[in-house]
Amino acid sequence: MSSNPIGIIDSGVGGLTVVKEMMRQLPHESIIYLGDTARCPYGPRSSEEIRKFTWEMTRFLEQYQIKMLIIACNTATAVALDEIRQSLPIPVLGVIHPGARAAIKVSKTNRIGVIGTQMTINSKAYEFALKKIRRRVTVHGLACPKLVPLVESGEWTGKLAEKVVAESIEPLKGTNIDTLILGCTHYPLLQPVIESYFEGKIKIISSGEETAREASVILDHTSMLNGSTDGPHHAFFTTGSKTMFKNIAQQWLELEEIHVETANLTSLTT
Ligand code: I24
Ligand code: DGL
Repeated sequence: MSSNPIGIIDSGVGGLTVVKEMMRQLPHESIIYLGDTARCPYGPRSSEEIRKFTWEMTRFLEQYQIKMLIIACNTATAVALDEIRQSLPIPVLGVIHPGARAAIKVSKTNRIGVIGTQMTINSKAYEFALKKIRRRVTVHGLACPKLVPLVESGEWTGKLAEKVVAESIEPLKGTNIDTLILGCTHYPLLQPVIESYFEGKIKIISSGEETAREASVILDHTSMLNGSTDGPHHAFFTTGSKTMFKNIAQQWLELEEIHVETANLTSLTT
């Protein structure tokens, strides 16, 4: 049914950057979001654990008749997208391929940088996605484990942010990249600081924006855009504190009052 919601899963609140883009580009679509805040961050975890958690989130949202699933977390996409896509009867989108496609499109030198969590970079998922499109591309991947805690401390602008960003991405300085992919949900908040570190000389790709565009194209081509005149109806689930989730989500999405429930994921494992 075209009026069914779009499911969006993430390791925590970072995927709300994707939700914001979805609401901007697809304002009539209902969204049902699940953030695993109780077990966030996923970035430093093992691939086995990330795979299990991502499946638990998928099973949870499958109960709500979703017409499409978006894995908003780069780390979960890197580990689990392929197997989840193979097992579900609905379109399943990750954030890596849309970001990779956009980077290929804007890069003139085919020298592309990617920053993300330890797992995202170790998996080389962006490198594979980029090379699948263009074999002769030079990819510089860099794990930036300090940037998620920086954003979550609320200090994504100002002197501390400038210092931590500079120290984190310094290894990319000599690489001559002309395009940088922000391969993590939290990094769009740091985009102005990252841009000024490179003195505006490189193009920055934020995967969330590209993923929303892809979702929009797929829904249109499959005649699944929400044609209903009432709505949209959004719902948010968190595995952690409802109050804290609600505060962050309402601020970030600039919404008056959102509906938040707690989700018990372990009850679904058989
Ligand atoms: N931003 C993020 N995570 C947090 C935070 C934040 N606390 C303040 N701000 N906490 O990510 C993570 C751990 N929490 C999550 C909720 O349950 C308890 C544990 C970035 C969010 C990007 C959408 C700062 C802050 C905010 C509102 C909007 C944006 C933002 F308070 F960065
Ligand atoms: N959502 C994760 C990502 O995009 C960042 C936070 C985490 O490590 O869980 O990679």
